[in-house]
Amino acid sequence: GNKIRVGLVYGGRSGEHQVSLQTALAVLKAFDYDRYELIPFYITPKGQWRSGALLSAPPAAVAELQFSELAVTETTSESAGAVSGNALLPVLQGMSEKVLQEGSAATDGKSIDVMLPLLHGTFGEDGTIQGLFEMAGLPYVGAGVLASSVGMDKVAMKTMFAQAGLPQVGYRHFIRFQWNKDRESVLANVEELGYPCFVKPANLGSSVGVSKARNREELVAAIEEALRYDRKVIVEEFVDAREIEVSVLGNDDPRASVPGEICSSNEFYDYKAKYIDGKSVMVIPAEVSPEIAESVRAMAVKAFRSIDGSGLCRADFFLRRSDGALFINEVNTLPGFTPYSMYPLMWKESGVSYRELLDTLIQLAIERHEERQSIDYGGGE
Ligand code: G1L
Repeated sequence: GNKIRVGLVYGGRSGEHQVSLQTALAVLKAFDYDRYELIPFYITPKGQWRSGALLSAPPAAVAELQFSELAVTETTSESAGAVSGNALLPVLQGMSEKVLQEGSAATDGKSIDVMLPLLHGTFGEDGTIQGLFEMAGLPYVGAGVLASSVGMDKVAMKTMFAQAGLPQVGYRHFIRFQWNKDRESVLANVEELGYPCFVKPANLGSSVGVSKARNREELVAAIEEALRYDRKVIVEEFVDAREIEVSVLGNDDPRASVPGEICSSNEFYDYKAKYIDGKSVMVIPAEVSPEIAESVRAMAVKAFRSIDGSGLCRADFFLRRSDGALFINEVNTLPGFTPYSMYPLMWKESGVSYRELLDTLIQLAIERHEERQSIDYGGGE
């Protein structure tokens, strides 16, 4: 038929493996199978690629998404159909050129229309899987290479925000080399922020290595800890603030959702809190004035544009308690994405269902690809 064929990539070598599997199941359950067909690509924790058979109905459980060696489709001549990283590019090229091998699930002569990646980059350096799709000429959902990379590096991101004139809390950054060479001047520079402060690896690949420092002794320990996870460290000023988030959806003319608020459940709990996520409570819409809501939504769109976003991002802000000043904290091009995650819930409250969200993201991926295909890269004769 003329269904849209979506390649879903999930699992992977990161700490988000389980999250990715759960998200993949939720996404596969939400699709309208009258209009879409899905090809699952599971990346094992060891980095093996396994493609499953074409899905025309949703699977029942995550176990069905972790294809065993035997159930795996033969996509290359390698044993048990496992595709190692270096064999990947020809496989992806095959998808885009409708020349998949005999015996593969996707060999009815139809290519994949769009890839939907539900994972972090292989080893945290993001933009990598997006680069792979670019080289294979495949449309893909979400941020491109640049926005994905910028979205994974807090220093690069803050540089973009600053250039766009977005207000931010004070911060300092340095690399391991500087720390090893001249620790005293690094500390002096960082201490201009005052205490307490937050020390983080610049790479947003995971939440590990983040700590709060209340004095020099703790600062040194926090820096040493952060340097275990990245060669680049960022230190941020502490502000007593509420955490406000906005979902952004679109390409060149993106829309912003109603804002939501994340409250830590130990300091907040009442009947207005509809959604609870581990140690925090999500309040959607956030209880802020219409002026603040408008301002934060405009800033979210500006932040999306500043990183050259596409598809989606979740923009996170601080709303200072003392004077109501807003600061952008970060944007996340790979937000939590189950139906109970902040990003889809803020859209739900804005009138966009989880299924509509998927439809829109697929459409945006195809539109972006089409526009980019019409660009002259100078490859012709
Ligand atoms: F495809 C989207 F929509 F762009 C997308 C891709 C990835 C949305 C959300 C995510 N999120 C993640 O991959 C995750 C890091 C939360 C693991 Cl599921």
